[in-house]
Amino acid sequence: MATTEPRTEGRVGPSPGPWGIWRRLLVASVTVVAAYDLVFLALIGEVIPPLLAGAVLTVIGVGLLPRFRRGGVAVLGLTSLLLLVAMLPFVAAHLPHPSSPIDFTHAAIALLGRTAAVVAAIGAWREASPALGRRVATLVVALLAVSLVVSGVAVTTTVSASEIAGDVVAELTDAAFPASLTVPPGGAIHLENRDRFRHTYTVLGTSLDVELPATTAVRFTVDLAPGTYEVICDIPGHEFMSAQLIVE
Ligand SMILES: [Cu+2]
Repeated sequence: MATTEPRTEGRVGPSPGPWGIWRRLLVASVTVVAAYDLVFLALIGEVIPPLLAGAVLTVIGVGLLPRFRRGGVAVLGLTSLLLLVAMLPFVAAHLPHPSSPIDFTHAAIALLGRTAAVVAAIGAWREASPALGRRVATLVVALLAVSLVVSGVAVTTTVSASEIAGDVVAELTDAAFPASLTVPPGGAIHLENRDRFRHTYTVLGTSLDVELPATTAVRFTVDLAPGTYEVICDIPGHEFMSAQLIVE
């Protein structure tokens, strides 16, 4: 890139100039997020088209930057803004649950990385102060480190429940509930989530809403009147998960 660096926005600061710091933050953010999106898809064994499209647009945007500075910034900034908005329901669902590390870190990295990328794109476009760029970068790295520590602590302190004689014992694998469970009123279910991502056992029309952390067994009591209930997983994208709970 032999083009001359433009103005330094009135600040006689040390190099790199405004473009350099914001460009680095932008490229680092979108690269980390896109790479982790691909790792996430491999880990959960699914294809999520918007994440794949985001990865392709990231490569295109980064490729444009050396020759078409504003074009590259626009592609990366707008891609990040759209994905940030699209990811918000998933971020809201997973961020309160650090004990499921794949879902949680994906949500945290998507939120932090895409936000950083949008801010960096604006900073690069406007050639904002390099000092501000460094502060934003430091803040993003610090928040990322905190979220990784929080998740690590939550994972190590989340222990599977033991089953007790008389429990209805069941397991959930490949995002499929046991089709039907029958439990006496006041009885308990010992349910093991064998997936590497979280689910919920949410009994519609009742207050029974059980969090099922990844690769963890949970034991809960069913204090419901006799009857047949519909069970769902209330995580966005898991609408296909349903089952029956019979209390009798
Ligand atoms: Cu689920």
